[in-house]
Amino acid sequence: MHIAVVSLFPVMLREALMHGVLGRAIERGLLTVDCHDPRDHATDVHRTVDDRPYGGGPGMVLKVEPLRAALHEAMGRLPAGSRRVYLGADGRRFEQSMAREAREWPGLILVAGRYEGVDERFIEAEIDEQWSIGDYVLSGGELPALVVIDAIARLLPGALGSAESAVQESFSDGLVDWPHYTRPPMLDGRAVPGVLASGDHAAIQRWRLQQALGRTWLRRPELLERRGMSNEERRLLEEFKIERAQRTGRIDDSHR
Ligand code: 9D3
Repeated sequence: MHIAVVSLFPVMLREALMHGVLGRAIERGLLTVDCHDPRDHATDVHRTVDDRPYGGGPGMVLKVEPLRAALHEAMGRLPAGSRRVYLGADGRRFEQSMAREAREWPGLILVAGRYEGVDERFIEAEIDEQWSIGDYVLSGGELPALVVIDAIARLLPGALGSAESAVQESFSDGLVDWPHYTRPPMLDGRAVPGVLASGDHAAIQRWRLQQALGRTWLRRPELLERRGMSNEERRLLEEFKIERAQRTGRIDDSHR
């Protein structure tokens, strides 16, 4: 897959792309990421990329011409049919299903916003979709661009080691993780749950699924609504609730 990013801070992106799963995906040629800096396309001596907002108010707005020139340079190097996504605080909330869809696109151009935003006419004329990564205020679209690229890169065939990818499509899809433990078996008086050292793999799978269901019920009930449960999963969750009630005296999901 081919990704291009239009950003005023290409160094920030290039540095972050060199590590871990992302760095490996690029090294292996599964993914290319190119950065295009609007400042390289500014035409005046000061290399101006922003200007004051019409109508007044604080902050600056990114000008259309340098942004558009950088975008068109990016488009010239990406396959036809690539989609152009603007990263802005008021975009559609990015989620896993969007990463799965984007993985199928021939190319993706991410435009990172900065300052108060970009001239609306750029969005209207040049952008297919607008994405945000969540409801908090960041300083620009660079970190969101890295988030989106990372989420997509791990879905590319061959990006993960075999151990990692085996976990991907497992029964725990749509649930939060179960708890993990490693040595030592006893730490400050706290033991690892006995079932994990039992060698009974069916019991371990059952316990992990139950923990994942229970934690999802406690922490992210909306995920459980969306996913639904089999009869066996309902039974496991009921048992989790009963055991938790006996342990804590809490019969519902209050107080986590
Ligand atoms: C405090 C400024 N806000 C006034 C209502 C608007 C605003 C402008 C620019 C808020 C954030 C930004 C910069 N953020 C992004 O470019 C951004 C972002 C984000 O802030 N949160 C989540 N996802 C994203 S994607 C791009």
